[in-house]
Amino acid sequence: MNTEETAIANHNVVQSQLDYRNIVTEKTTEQQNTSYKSCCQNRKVLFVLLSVVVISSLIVSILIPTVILKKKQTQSSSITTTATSITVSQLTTAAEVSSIPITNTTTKPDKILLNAVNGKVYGVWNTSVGDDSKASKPGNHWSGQYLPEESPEKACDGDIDTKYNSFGWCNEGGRFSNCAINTGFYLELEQGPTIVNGLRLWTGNDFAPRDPIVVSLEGSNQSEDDLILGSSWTLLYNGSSGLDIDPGRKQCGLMQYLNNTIEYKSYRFLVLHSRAPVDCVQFSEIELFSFSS
Ligand SMILES: [Ca+2]
Repeated sequence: MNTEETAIANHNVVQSQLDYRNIVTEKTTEQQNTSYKSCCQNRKVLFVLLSVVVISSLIVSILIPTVILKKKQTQSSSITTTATSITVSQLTTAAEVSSIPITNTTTKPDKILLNAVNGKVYGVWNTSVGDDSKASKPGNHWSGQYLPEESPEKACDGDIDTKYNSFGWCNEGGRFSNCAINTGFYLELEQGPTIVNGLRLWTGNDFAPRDPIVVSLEGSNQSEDDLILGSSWTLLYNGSSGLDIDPGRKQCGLMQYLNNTIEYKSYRFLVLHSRAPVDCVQFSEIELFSFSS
């Protein structure tokens, strides 16, 4: 081989080496591109999966509390509806007396504690609205008396198993329409001046004819001996006791609303008519309320 041929051969060898390198380089580039594309695709898939997970978590975190809240609101609404639908005839215990639902939905009821100053509730008989109070006394079924175990305090003790029973003009066994008329009691509230604009009565344990049917309520800001004077009292209510329709024994009548906006610290309650001619008048509880809008 001459020099020229040798040079050509060397050139071909070099060219072959260059071609081989180019081929290797191209394949490497293709592999890199393929790897890069695969990597990008994997990242896209991962991004989509993460997005799905995040969105799902958000939906769950929003929907579940909302569903739970709506469920609780529904349950609460159901409980409220149940509480307000309790009828008076279902209430029979003293504990339930203090939790009687009020049907008036436009105002907030506030049941007044009838705790009296010095614990004194004064029984009266032969006492008309506006007149001086005539004191009744504990005794044994005679006029102007009440049984010691059925004293005026029993009408204010929050217990429907106890009652106040007064005879007024009559002895036990009498059957006159005026027996026990104009009997009642008065007291000074321990809590001080209070607006009373609602009252409700509970029947005694027996003898429906003894139920009060027409009653009165007077207010005063006097105390002790001054409360004997009729001039110390202001008439606040004179009308139905709410027991016109007999609700049964140891049951409450309808709420009676008073048009009164003045605070009084003392109150006098009188029975003006009973359900029928009978020897005495009785009731287990009187409740006074203060409604505020
Ligand atoms: Ca009682």
